[in-house]
Amino acid sequence: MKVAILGGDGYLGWATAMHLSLAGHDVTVCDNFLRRRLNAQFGSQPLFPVPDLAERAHVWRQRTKRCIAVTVGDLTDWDFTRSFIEECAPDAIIHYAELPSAPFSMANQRSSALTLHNNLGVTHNVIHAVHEVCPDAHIVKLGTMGEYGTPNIDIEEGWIEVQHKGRHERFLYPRQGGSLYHTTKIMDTDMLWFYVRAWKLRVTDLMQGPVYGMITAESSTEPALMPHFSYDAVFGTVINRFIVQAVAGIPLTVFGRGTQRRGFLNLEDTLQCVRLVMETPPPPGELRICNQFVEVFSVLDLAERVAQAAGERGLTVKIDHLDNPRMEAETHYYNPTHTTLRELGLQPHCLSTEVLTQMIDIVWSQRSHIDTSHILPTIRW
Ligand code: USQ
Repeated sequence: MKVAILGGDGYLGWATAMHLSLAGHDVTVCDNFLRRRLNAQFGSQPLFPVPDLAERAHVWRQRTKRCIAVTVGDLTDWDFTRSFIEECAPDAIIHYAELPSAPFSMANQRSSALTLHNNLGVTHNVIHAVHEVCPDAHIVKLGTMGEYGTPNIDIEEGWIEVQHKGRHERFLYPRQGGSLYHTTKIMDTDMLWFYVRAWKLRVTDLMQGPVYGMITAESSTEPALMPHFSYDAVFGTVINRFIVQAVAGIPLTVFGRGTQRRGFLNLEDTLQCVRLVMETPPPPGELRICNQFVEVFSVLDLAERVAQAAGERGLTVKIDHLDNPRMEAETHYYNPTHTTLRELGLQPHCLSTEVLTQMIDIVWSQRSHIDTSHILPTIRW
């Protein structure tokens, strides 16, 4: 298939590009390096320097003889988006081109407005470009499990049947995000659903939980091909952060009691999920929603697992309970369904001590790069 990956420079984007390229697809990546600029602005660099996209594509070609085409541009610009999609003529578009950070979106008006403008603006342009240029293309959009929040009932995969005064209807599952970032993802889903109804687009919305991991089968430990690995309080996700904290000898930063629960997955499983849904598109006029995670853990479970794995490497790790900087329930019901991706063939990788110690070993080899001044949270809401 001809595939356009939007946000191809990111943690997930580049890993997906290599995965789909090796699976035989014809891949073009697009990015405007906004995320790199924000990292530079915050002074919070990833753990190891990542070469630019053109250099990564070059290394990939040398190693595999396969070509990943690179286009640099801003997908909030309509003229650019339309001509990019026209040139690429994709069968599938993997849309990762969004700011992914809840803390960033809550820092101040500018970061909030940038998240809103970027995330909704890109989605809107992509929808219009597909409609005008390649209406049969499949949009695979990265959503988040955080769209649902933590309601006191089971979470379904995107849809819920409602009985009301003897009648019934199927609606998008109620959503209540915990940050402006999560709210932009909710608005994306609503916008996609509107255009699916209006224009019979084919769309898959992947409600993904927090991802962990740093190497994939395609990158192995070749530094030029590994993803941006963030561990700072703005852009790092919790497991990746705990691993770096364990190596740096900093007490693990559990927010509040740590009893808040989320559905997690390995980076390798994100790649499988995206490929599986891309290779089995829904029919025109369907918004298919999949809950994309493998295992549910509380934050405290994770801290204890990381501490135990670090112990196997001779590291002594303390666990701290910080005042929770976020507006989130710490004690809550959590039972999300996640069967669709398993039915499509997902073979999950679970979080084991072996997986954690492998991450610890890689971070240990890079420990001289760790900047401890960006670990503690400074953004509160
Ligand atoms: N947490 C800690 N300590 C930390 C960092 C996080 O206790 O040092 C807690 C948070 O309070 C939260 C949980 O760990 O309860 C997850 O936090 P996170 O920073 O790993 O993830 P989150 O902000 O929710 O966002 C991440 C990605 C986002 C994606 C989301 C999926 O950055 O793009 O949408 O995971 S989900 O969480 O299911 O919404």
